[in-house]
Amino acid sequence: MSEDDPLPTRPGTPLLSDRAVELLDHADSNTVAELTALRDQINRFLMRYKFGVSEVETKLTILREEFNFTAGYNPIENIACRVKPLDGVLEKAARKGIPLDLDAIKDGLSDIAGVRVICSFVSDVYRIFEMLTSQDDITVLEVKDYIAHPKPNGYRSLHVILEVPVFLSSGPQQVRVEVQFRTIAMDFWASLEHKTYYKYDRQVPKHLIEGLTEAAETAAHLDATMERLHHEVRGYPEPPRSLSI
Ligand code: 0O2
Repeated sequence: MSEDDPLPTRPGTPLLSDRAVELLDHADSNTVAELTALRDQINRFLMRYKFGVSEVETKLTILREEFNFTAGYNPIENIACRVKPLDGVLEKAARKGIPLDLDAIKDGLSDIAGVRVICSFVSDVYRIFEMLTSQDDITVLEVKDYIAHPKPNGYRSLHVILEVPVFLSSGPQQVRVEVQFRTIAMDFWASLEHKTYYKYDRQVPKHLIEGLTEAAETAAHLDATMERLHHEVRGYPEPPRSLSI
């Protein structure tokens, strides 16, 4: 595929039906120019989220390195970043009844940019959350504490939807990013639960649901035990176990 191809994503793109492909094959130059402009607009739209994710990732990396230097251990095991692909954005917008308009999608979807932070211990989850969200240029829009209040199925994580400024050639823009904080045990559980959910096409047998809920309790117990041992070994005072905001 060359850089000059006016519609480089056309062949094989699942978003386009055979009929749309046929129409494009016979499209006049104005139509092709309009579609090219639309493609550029979409790419620019998604690019802002990529920059937003990079800003948050940089902030977390700085916190991780500094914490490692001062406290002598690493509170963040892993940072995973993603920008929802266009088909996922369109599918979620349609599911939520959001008009297929970029401004409406920007206002209506909060998880186009996502960052997942896997911490060693529950106290690190809250500590890193506070260190990130207390930064002057971060605006917190919403917090969901599924650690203090797990979902009925046992899901645990701390979610925050925040805005971070990105500095473009045209000036600063606020970009919304969803950050999920969880421990290794919570992540292990969520990953298996997610796979199970999709394997059974959301119709998970009752005994598996019960097994997963029980496993979530076991994981929470493991988190508490590991944290207690860690603090005993290091001689730390009682750690934060909930939000202080
Ligand atoms: P993906 O592919 O991870 O992005 P929303 O649908 O986001 O508008 P909701 O459900 O109120 O609204 O948001 P919430 O509760 O903050 O959950 C959003 C994300 O958290 C999900 O994103 C999952 O990543 C994760 N999550 C929430 N509940 C569960 C759960 O029970 N099990 C697992 N494994 N993950 C969960 P998406 O969009 O579902 O998917």
